[in-house]
Amino acid sequence: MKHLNTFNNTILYDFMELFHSLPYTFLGMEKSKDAFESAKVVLLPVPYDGTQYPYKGAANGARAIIEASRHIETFDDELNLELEDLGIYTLDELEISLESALETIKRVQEAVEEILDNKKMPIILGGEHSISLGAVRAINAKMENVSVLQLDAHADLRNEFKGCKYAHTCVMRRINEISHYVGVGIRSMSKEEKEFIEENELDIYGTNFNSNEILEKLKDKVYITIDLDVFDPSIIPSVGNPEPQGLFWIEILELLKKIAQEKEIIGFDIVELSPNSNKISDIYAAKLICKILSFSFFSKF
Ligand SMILES: [Mn+2]
Repeated sequence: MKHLNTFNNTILYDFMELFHSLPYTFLGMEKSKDAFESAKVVLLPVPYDGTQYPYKGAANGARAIIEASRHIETFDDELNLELEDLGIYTLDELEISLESALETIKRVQEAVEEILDNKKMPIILGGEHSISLGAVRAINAKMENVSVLQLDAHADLRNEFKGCKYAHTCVMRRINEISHYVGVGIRSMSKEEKEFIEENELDIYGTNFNSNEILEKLKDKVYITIDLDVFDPSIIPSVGNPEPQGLFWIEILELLKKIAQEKEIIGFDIVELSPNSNKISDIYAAKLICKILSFSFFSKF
């Protein structure tokens, strides 16, 4: 019986070698120790939506982005850049805590610190927005002279939500306590959040902004947290809290390109994708990652 199993496994292995599909990684890139060592970028999927309300679903976001990415071009024809040469390593999904948002955030922090210690750019795939705090804490622990750029429809500046200080609607309030940040695309907030912005003179912009003004506000190193609801919901409808009158693809890409040219993008996260049968949102998210990487590494090849 033992012999038979080995025999069958050998056949199965040969079969996979012959007809194997792409690995379940971002852009279908190789997953091996060598691939990790040569990669310049490491992706951390975080399937967490514990505080999402009223519609959950962001826990499936990272998986949908990875799946969509396996079917898009790895070549950037605009910049003449092959992303395969960059080396993008996809980690296994982070084990989240079902009981505590803070515990999940701490695990994100630990994982991102590890990525930074290995001198690789971290990309965190959400999951809901609360996980970005873990990444910013890690960056704070390891780097200086960093601004956070928040691309988001919502201010996310509540001090607490349903008794939780680490809910996704509080994430920028917590980030503001530890880091300088600039918010762009913000078009929805409570009265209290608006007062908080005014009292603290925060750099918050709506959908009409001058990108040079934003560049002036940002420090030399920039970590970007992208809540996909910053986009107009007509192009990315699969988000937990869609908000009308958002930004369009080209507006966001032009801003990101300028930031990559004039600053150093040290990492980013893509959060709040709640996938459904509309696959276009997933493809937009995957393509957005490719474009930011092309912009960030274009001059460094
Ligand atoms: Mn948000």
